Amino acid sequence: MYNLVSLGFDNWFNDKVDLSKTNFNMVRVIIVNKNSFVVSNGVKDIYAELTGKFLFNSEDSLDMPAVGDWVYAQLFDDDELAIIHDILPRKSLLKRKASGKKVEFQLIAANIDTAIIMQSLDSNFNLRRLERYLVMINEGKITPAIFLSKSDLISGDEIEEKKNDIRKILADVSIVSFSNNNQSEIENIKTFFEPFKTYCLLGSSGVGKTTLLNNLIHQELYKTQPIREKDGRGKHTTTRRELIVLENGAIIIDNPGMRELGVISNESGLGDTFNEIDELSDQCKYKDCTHTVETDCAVLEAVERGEISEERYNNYIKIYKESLYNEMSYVEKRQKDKKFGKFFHSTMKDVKKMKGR
Ligand SMILES: Nc1nc2c(ncn2[C@@H]2O[C@H](COP(=O)(O)OP(=O)(O)OP(=O)(O)O)[C@@H](O)[C@H]2O)c(=O)[nH]1
Ligand SMILES: [Mg+2]
Ligand SMILES: [Zn+2]
Repeated sequence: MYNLVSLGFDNWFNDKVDLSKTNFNMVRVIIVNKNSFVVSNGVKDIYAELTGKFLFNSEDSLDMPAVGDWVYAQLFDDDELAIIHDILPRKSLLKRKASGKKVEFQLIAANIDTAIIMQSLDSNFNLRRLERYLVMINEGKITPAIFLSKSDLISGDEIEEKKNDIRKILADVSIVSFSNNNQSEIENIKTFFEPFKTYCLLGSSGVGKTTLLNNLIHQELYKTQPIREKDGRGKHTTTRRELIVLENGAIIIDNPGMRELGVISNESGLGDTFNEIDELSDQCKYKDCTHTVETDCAVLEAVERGEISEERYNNYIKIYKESLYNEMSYVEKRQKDKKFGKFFHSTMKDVKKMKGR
């Protein structure tokens, strides 16, 4: 049990355990591959696959295990192989629209306490992109934090200016600026992370997420144990590990940078991110006001008075429209898929392909 606690298992999850499944082992997903997984029981990393029944009952990408999920598994071969039977209910979920034309969710990570948006202080710094990440994080009911990297590239005054710009759109958030080249700043960042909490690093490619993780852990901890892959080539070691545990017990999930961040916000993600717009909309003349062409629109009036910046308003409208479109397409697709059981069949095809390799 202690081993699971060291991976973030707490009372919230303990209360969710299905007592009819106590013959299974509880393990946490640390890597998701296309058709296989790596899980950890807090002692070792274990290659894992899903049961056929699991696949059969999955209707949607949302039903599949994500990095950070707790799952019920059966262990075989001296804990070298795990078969995943079910997912424990999630405390939180970070998801985005899969890139390209596909209307499907892509799961980024599950059971995150704090999601860290990282932007580098050079050309990557962008408030509109920050808002986009915030919609996704708020939608997942996760606490955001902001890390500004590459502080070695700009002056202290410029850094303060950028922090103030963020505070104008988001008053209560931790903002940490640092350079990966500055050891004392790295030491300072360590105090940000709390033991047994799960964090997730988000941000464009090249902002320094993986560099920070490598700086936070000792190199020898980063090395992973041999993972058995059922591909006939025997054991080999993964070089990639998405979930790591810091010396103080904090758990961090690294993510590759995402080129596009399509959002689907049907809960409160958009309203929580643009909360002043959300509040003003109560004062619009029409209940279903879209804040674009209507008369007596409190939002448009606030933009006119300069209380809401045009850039922020435009970004709100852009994300709102995109999210609405994505959500409608998603609902439509779900109805079609349900009719034809398409998700199961396409997934099974992938699995057969893999097994036949
Ligand atoms: N000047 C400067 N360079 C940095 C800093 N942090 C990272 N870099 C450099 O930025 C480049 C990208 O760093 P990564 O850590 O791979 O970026 P990442 O966010 O993990 O990128 P993806 O994995 O592609 O999403 C590397 O060449 C780093 O050496 C920093 O604080 N200052
Ligand atoms: Mg990286
Ligand atoms: Zn309005």
